[in-house]
Amino acid sequence: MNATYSLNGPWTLHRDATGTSYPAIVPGDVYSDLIDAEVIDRPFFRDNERRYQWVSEEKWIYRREFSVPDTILEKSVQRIVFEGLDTFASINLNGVCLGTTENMFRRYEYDVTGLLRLDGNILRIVFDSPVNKARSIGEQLSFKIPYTGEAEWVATHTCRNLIRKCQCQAGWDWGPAFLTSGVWKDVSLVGFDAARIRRVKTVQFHNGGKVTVKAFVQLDLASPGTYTLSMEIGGKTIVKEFSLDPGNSEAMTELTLNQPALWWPRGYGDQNLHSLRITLHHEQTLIDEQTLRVGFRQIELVQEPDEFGEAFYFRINGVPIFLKGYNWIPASIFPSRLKRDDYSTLLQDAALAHCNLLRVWGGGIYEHSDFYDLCDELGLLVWQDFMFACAMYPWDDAFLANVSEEAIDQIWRLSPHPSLLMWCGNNECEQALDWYPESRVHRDQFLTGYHKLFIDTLGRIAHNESPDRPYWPSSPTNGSGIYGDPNDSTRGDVHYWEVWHGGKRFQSYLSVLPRMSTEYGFQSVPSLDTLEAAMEPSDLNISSSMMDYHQRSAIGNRAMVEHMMYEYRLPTSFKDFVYLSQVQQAMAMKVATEHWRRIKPRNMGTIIWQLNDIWPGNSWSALEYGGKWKVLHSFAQRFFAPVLFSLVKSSSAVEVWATSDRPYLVQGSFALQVHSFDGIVLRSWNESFALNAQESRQLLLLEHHTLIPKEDPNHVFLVLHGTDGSEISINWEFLVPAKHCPLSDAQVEVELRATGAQTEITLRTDRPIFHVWLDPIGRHGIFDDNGFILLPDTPKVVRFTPRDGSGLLKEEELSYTHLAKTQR
Ligand code: BMA
Repeated sequence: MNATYSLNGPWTLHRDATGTSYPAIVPGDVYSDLIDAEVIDRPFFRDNERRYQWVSEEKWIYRREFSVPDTILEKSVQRIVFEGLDTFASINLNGVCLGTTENMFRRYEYDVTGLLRLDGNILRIVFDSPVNKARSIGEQLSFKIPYTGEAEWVATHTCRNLIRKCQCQAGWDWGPAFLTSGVWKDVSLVGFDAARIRRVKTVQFHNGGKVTVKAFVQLDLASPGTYTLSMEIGGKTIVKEFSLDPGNSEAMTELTLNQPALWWPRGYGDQNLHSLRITLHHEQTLIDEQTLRVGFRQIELVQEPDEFGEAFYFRINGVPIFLKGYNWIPASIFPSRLKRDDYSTLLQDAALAHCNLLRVWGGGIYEHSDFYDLCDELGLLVWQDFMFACAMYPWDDAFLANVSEEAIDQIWRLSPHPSLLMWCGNNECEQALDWYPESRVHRDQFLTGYHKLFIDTLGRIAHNESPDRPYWPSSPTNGSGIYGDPNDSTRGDVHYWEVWHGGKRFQSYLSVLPRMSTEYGFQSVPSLDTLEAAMEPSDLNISSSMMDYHQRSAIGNRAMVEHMMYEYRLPTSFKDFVYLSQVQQAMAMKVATEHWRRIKPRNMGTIIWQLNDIWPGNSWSALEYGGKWKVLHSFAQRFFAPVLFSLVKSSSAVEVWATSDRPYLVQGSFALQVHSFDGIVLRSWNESFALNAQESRQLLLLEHHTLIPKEDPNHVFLVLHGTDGSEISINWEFLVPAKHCPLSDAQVEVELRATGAQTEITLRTDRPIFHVWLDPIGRHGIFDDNGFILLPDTPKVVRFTPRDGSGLLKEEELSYTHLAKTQR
């Protein structure tokens, strides 16, 4: 059998400028190693980011001395395989230069046959400063290739678009700038005699219940000759002989399965996964094998003319899917050290809020395999951008050749994952053609370059290499080569940013009728727990210099305050401001999401900007850095529910709507109630309903003269109870801005009780209270419901599941607030 030997583990890091050495870990990166070595202290604390920029401006050397086992040495061929080098590395083994690298997203391998010895091998990798590299590439250009970030963001690095590296490490409008370097993925030696399996890619085709799986096997061939490949899947095996030579070292084998159990996105069916084993035999001997996990599902991107323009939605296994979820950014600015657990908490939390899709946004990284494995298991589809964002990119031959290799590497690596829905060319690069003076003045030139990169190069590669998945050239766009307004709401996807970046009121969401909404967001401030770890107590004021520093959106803190004034009374403490900013964010996303769900099938997706955070700062995230839930995520549990009951208000009437994502008929009932702020139900309407599969419909319309014949709209609120027969949900609305409502404090009783691994919390109130927010101070854990309305005579039971292993929640660890407390 072929042999592999991992070179992960302890290495040494050298600072070239001083000759100082530090212990290092591979996979890893310079910043992470320097943090471990206590050279860098708390990079996210206050403005420490400024103090540590020198790291990315210097040259660093990773070195490892190692022995090689006989299993490798006794083979006639040896290779060294780097799954990822970040970014400008020159690699030297035992005094011989193996090569240089320039793309964090590529896989590099080198022939080291004859170079290895039993002991005392020295592998030395010199990393050039990505900051200096980007700058010098920029200086050599005969014309400027513009990018976003240069002047607008507090800390950014020049020409990040010219280097193939995680773009947001150069700074973004939600994160710091740390352009790290290092051996950020696995390194190994492989030894073989005749041939080895370099990689396997799968492609699947569906036809009337039959699934044909094709496995493309790329071999590293030392001896031409006859090889036998076998593929085993679903209890079936196919064995094929190939005559191979160095000019022809790729083999394809295929199997057709009859009615295999299919993989479904979350909410539409089970996530059936199958193991697919490939073996390679030479002269009757098994020499190599690889096992992949695959799932069978057919993906169709539907774009056909309809009454609203051109449809834009995905059908999976023949069923239209309404996409619900968030945009995903890297879970760490130093992603080399991320582990399965880091991903699993975030992804499970997304699943808990009924998400069925995450969009891996183009300014981050192609995620680690754990991310996609978990998405496969959880039924979370992945909208996968290629890693290009908010910039013009070069289109010279060398750049195109470099990114072509990158695309092929990533398409092969991710091909087996059923969750991988599609490949998307970039984030907002088409739109960005209108953003910069250079690209506006020389539009033809930049458009030609854009087309060359994203249609002719990446589009072609995606179609050829991954024919079972759609390619979508940008987000947002109207489609391949259709250069109208990329945010045209009659076709393609839309990023609607007029509320945050454009300063419009939340109600403006209601006038937007997209085909799919792939980005929309509103900022909030993270909890005091999260901020206190990153700030001094004196910083905790929304306009302090440090809160400004941790706010990277130019309009940021001001925009939050401005919107607050429309709806709420301004809070008097920072603690209340934090809470209210989160309520406001949650309300913005509720207004937009409920509306865009209601108008299905005209709109077929609601992908919020953004799920997670990269540091403790003000941002659009639903989950804070460290994983704590913001109010938004608890709201999402309700507004993403498979059957949504919602209210539409106008100045003269109220509508009750039900929206179903269920692929089957739903029957249920609802009750609409008019409440006074004293807790009296003034009036109610009870009705039953039936909704067809995936239907959204108005169930009731009430004019104000029927709804509130004698009441002042300021003095009532509406509560909508709905059930689809199994789940019971509650939604509610004020009829006027909250600041005009007679909110008052209440007598609230809170009781805690241990039930197994959870704490059960029962809340009772003597008056209606709104947006009740439970906060487990200093504890990690989640509530099964939060940010809710509490009505008199209706006790509420909430369960807290701890995540920090320190047991049940104690009374003194539970704090709570509600809207009236902040509106004095
Ligand atoms: C978008 C994204 C990001 C950005 C976000 C918030 O359009 O694509 O580039 O962080 O808006 O401004």
